[in-house]
Amino acid sequence: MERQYLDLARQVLDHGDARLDRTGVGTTSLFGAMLRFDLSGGQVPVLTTKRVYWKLAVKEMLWFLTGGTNIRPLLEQNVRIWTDWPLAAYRRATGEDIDQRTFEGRILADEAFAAKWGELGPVYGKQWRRWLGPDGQEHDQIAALIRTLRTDPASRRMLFHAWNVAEVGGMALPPCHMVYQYHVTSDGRLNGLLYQRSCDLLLGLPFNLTGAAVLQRMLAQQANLEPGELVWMGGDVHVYSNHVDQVRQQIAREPRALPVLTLRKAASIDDYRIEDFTLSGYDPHPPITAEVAV
Ligand code: THF
Repeated sequence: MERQYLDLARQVLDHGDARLDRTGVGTTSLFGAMLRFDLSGGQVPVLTTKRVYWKLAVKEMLWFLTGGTNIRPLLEQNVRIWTDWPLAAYRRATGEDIDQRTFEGRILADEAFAAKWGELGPVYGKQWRRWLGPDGQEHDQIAALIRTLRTDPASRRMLFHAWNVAEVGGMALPPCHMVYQYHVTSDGRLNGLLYQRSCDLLLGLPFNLTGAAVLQRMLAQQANLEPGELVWMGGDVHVYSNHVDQVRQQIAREPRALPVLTLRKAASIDDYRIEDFTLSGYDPHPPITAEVAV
């Protein structure tokens, strides 16, 4: 199953369109792609052709589910993948040439500083759990989804969305993994589909696949369903120009068997903790390091 990822990477490198992107780094980009992963045996698409820090991706997913939009709880768990955006905003606003570690230290030590400078705006967590309606009422899309999975599994309306048009302008970064839709087969399997409008193939996608798979497993568990298939669809799928060597290195590697995820059942979708997740049989190739474009 991992071959699909490697084939997509090769496609992007061989046939992608070279362009200058928002970050100024430059990418080669392909439009429209699909990957499918069978989760039914317990295996999850945590890639083996480089080490994926899967616990970071799980912690990130649990943070989305809390409805949070501030990086402080992430830093408390040693997750630093969201620091770059508040850090860039802080540097722009103050002109201070602060390094990442010092900035993270201040977020952790000073609650008022964290409230002001650690905030990402109305990103994923806000939209998933507290989408604001025109009447001032908040909508918990995750709770509604689980209710429908339990009571009306043939529904074609089981989805949640993060692209809140009215609030996109206030986000540090508009959502990349944007719509999640679910489907229950007549024999009780939960299929999931993630539409991602913009995809950083080397750094983002391994995290996004891990997050989506883990979320699907939690949802299946909460709705007493078996895991089915995870379908991923990408819009602008790109390799940053400073990632090309790393991607070439990765696609030259031989994929190994995907690991199996076990999760302890929590009382509700809000009660999962990182300790509830165990990965067995994960035997990846060595890590591949790269700079993230901000
Ligand atoms: N912006 C860009 N340019 N790429 C992205 O992947 C991305 N995201 C989130 C928001 N904006 C993005 C942030 N997610 C890493 C992983 C996920 C990220 C950001 C960075 C990363 O650097 N991963 C390293 C390890 C990091 C570590 O050890 O702390 C890796 O090797 O995987 C995609 O949703």
